Amino acid sequence: MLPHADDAITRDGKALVLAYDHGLEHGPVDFEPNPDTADPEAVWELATHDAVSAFAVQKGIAEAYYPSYEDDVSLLAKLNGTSNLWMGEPDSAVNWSADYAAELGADAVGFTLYGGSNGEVEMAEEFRDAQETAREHDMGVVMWSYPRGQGLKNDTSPDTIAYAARLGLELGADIAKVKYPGSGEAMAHACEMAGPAKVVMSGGSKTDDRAFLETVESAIANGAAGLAVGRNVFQRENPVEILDALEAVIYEEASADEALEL
Ligand code: FBP
Repeated sequence: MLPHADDAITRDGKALVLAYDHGLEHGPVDFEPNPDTADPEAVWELATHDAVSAFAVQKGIAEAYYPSYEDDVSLLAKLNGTSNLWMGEPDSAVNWSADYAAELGADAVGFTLYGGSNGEVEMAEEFRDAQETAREHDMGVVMWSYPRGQGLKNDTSPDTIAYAARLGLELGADIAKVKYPGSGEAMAHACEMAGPAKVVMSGGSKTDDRAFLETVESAIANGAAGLAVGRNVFQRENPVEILDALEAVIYEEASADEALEL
């Protein structure tokens, strides 16, 4: 980890990563609640919201649209990813290189590590290559740290999430993206285990406004630097409204109640 390597994808040390790799990871079904979001342009427009400190996309969506948005959006190049059609043990293909992401102008790279899967060793070695190349180009590094696979009974238990956060630090990520471990106390422990690496909470499947904002509030109050979110933003009828509320909770330390009144 290098000091300030994540500056280009954070705001005042906090982060709201808007993730839009769902067309690969889950398929078009994720666009059904808000069909306009099948059009990448609609979501690039959302990524220009002041609250969004980085936009995480796969290669094809970066190549096609980033040249039109490079002045307004920080690009987080999500290098690996697998479709939902894959039925094997959790694993993730490397779809573009950190060098090519740098060539496109990316500010940071993102990489999934499924700790605990049969693919862990190979994925960690691929992460090493991406992380070291990112350093050569002064790009930040975000790890989607998702322990899962045959040996894991509960992938959101406090111990598992603390381990996930620690893997981010140990392997050289600036930011570890982890699932919410169920309580503020468990989130505080995970953040402590990440040391100087930042922790952001993963959004998960869509929940109601209050439940979602309360969880984000709890994560922030317990040391998380922010949120990396997809469905809880773009599947909403009014994504801009929830981005306004998230801006208040993440950067202005507003409570969920205060943010709901905006
Ligand atoms: P969500 O907020 O919609 O969960 O998006 C975050 C994310 O990490 C995406 O980048 C990715 O597409 C998705 O979750 C993968 O979720 P999972 O592997 O749990 O199905």
